[in-house]
Amino acid sequence: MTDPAVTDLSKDAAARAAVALVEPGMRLGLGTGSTAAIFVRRLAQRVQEEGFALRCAATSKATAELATALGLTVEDLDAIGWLDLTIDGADEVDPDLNLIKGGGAAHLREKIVATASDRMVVIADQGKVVDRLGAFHLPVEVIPFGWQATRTLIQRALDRLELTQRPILLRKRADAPLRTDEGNLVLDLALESIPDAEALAAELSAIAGVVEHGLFLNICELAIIGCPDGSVVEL
Ligand code: ABF
Repeated sequence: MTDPAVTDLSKDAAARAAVALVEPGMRLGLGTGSTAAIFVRRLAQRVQEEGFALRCAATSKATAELATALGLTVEDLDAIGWLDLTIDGADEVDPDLNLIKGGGAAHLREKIVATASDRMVVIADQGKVVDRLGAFHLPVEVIPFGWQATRTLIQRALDRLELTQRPILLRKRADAPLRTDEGNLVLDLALESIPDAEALAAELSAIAGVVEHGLFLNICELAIIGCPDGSVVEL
């Protein structure tokens, strides 16, 4: 298991490299999670030192609160309209820059913000880089109404893709079903490996009760992978 202190150094290296991509006056999307939080802190530091303006949209209530507390200007996405750049973390990154996101249950807003941006850049430590997506449980945000029927439909979709007998777990927090910022539930799909991410994404998106899944395909254009020695590798 990776030493958490080493992971933090890696996350910080990636976050610092991403801060260097930010230009004064940019309209910026702020991600969610521990790596994105380090980015927000580093960004706030730079903005304070250099005194330039930015317009930021946040992908979660938690990120909005953090950024505001650090003095960044956070607005509704619709007040900004469109973003130049979004920086966010990920749970898995494959060699084609396809991602699994949603470990923090924020992937719906994360996908809305990322796809409303000219560029989406992921920051992560080396532990997130995989040959094939799927070891991390795939989060699927679903509407509470009829969620068990939605789970059955997801199971049937998995069967069609020959991903049979994969557990579908209702995410809980403190013994109660977790609610997302939008008040929805999250089902985590324990797939082990995803042979055809495009096909799975299409199946999931076709189910009425599914709000959004955590597969981010062809959205990310650059991944900055931090290393414990402070260097970064770009994918
Ligand atoms: C968000 O935070 C998520 O989509 C992803 O699940 C998670 C990554 O968190 P961390 O940076 O803490 O590993 O970006």
